[in-house]
Amino acid sequence: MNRAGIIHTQQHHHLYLTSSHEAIIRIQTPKGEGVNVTIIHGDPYDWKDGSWQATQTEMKLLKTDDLYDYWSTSVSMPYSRMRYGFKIKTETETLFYTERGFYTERPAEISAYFCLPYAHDTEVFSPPPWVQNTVWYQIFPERFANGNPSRDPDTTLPWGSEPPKPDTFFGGDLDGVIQHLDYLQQLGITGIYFTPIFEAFSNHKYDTIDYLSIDPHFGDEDTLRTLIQESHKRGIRVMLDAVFNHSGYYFAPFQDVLQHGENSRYKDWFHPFELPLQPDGDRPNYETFAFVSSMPKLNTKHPDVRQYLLKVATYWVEEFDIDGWRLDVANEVDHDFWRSFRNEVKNLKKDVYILGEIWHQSSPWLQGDQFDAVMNYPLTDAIQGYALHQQSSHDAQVALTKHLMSYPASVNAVQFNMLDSHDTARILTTSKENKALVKLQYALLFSFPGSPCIYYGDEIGMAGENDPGCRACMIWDEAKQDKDMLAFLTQLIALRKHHPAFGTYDELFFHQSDDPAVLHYQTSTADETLYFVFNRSLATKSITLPKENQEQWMDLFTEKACSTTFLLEQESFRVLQLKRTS
Ligand code: ARE
Repeated sequence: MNRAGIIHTQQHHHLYLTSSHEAIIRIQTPKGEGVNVTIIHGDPYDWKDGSWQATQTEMKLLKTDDLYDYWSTSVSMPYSRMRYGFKIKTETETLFYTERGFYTERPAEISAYFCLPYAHDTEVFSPPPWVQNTVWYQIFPERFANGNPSRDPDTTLPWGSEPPKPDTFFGGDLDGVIQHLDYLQQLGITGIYFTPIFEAFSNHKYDTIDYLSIDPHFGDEDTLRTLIQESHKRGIRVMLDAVFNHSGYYFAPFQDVLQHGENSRYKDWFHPFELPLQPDGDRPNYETFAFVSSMPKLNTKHPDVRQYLLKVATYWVEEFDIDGWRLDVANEVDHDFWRSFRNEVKNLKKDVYILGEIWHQSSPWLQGDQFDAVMNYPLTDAIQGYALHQQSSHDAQVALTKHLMSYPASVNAVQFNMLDSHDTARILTTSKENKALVKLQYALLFSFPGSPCIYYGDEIGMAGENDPGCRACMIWDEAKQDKDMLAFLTQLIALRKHHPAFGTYDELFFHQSDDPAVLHYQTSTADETLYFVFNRSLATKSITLPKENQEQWMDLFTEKACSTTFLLEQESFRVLQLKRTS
């Protein structure tokens, strides 16, 4: 066996706690080489007649990618302590793999084995339990609905009268959202993610002027209080957007530094290279977000800045009972600040969802001491790679497996999953107006663990290029709405809610596909197995379902029985259910 391909670290994707008495252990072995893997484990102090009272547990082959088999098992620890090692058997050899490396005989000395010294319940990754059953809807407030024209900025344009630009306003506000909460409830939404709503200069509000007041063009504190109360009445949670990496140009402390330079009491709230500040020219002489001079980077290591931002973080939770914070440019703020942020917010309201905006693999922020989840753009890329960019189903399975296996199941279960956002082109545009492929991608998105999000307007077939094109006014004229897409997504949301096997993780098993255009996998719970099969090609495919038993498969969308062999039309999918007869 190629020993270089045997990998077990003690990082969270290979070792994580589900309680102080149970751990999930994973190990990777070279693809197709490990006949079986057993874990040898026991309490390090449990000895009898001079021998360690360890037991052996067979590990389960969870997934396979292009290079590795992934094995997993749960291990109970009666006294929250464990030493463990692996026995890996192939047809030709047996290897023991421990912290000290490889042995051909089982090592006698316990010090050779991996050590989990003590499992504290405070180290169990415990995201808010409600998140994994949430279906999100992202709202860009300036463009969702104009509910109170008296709040319109002076330059407000008639609703939807022209394509969006970086500096135009159409009068969207929080009253407009309140007036459409029934619409969202009928869609089946149970969570709203708002891009920033605090007072700011631009139409996107990522250039904050005052973190402690609602932008007057969106409403006031009473409006927000009503919005949250009315949302909660409808079983809809509310998540706001915290922009703590940087402020806006007109943020009072930044204005003070602009005016008083070296004599400003706020000069260390930011990162000046020199003073006085020079916001003009192609590169400002202070740190910013992405060289944008109107977005000066905040010094979150400064005690006054920390105190101010933590007050902001707790104010909106304590006074308005919000349910989540989405953290802008989260990967450029120091980890220490986020640890304090989590402690303050969770001490106030334990089940607040803390979601970081990070576009890449994010394990350093998902150890349980900072974020509960991140915006899962790598999943978006894997889905679009298969559905839109002719990536083979094998390569898609590899990408999905690598990504999902880079996190514990408990992290995957609460990731924020989406096909698009206010920072990307809309999925209909990315899919070149191919509605069938949009539906196929939403079915993929909803089948995976994590909580899926619909970007406002996608449900009624809105198109739009990347920022600012993706931020057009919501279309409320029903004659211009794509009712077929609305019905499809409403049904998909309902199916996701009523079938626990949607979005399960460890039971998600990919079937090997010999057709690059056909991706199929299944998930199961005690009550049902769901089989997902996708055909992104222009050809009809003949599909044969696993014959694990003769029970009847049922098509979840048509609610009709499905034979074990059927034709799957071009650019379509099926979700089939096998009910466990008790
Ligand atoms: C404006 C213009 C853009 C222009 C940009 C840069 O509209 O066309 O490209 O300026 O000059 C907000 C506004 C944007 C505005 C921006 C700057 O919403 O309209 O853009 O401010 O003034 C990276 C960051 C990620 C960030 C994106 C935009 O990692 O955190 O860039 N997203 C957040 C918010 C944005 C917001 C800001 C940050 C600033 O969600 O809405 O922009 O507060 C790859 C990389 C990612 C990269 C991503 C997108 O995938 O991996 O790291 O995200 O591309 O570029």
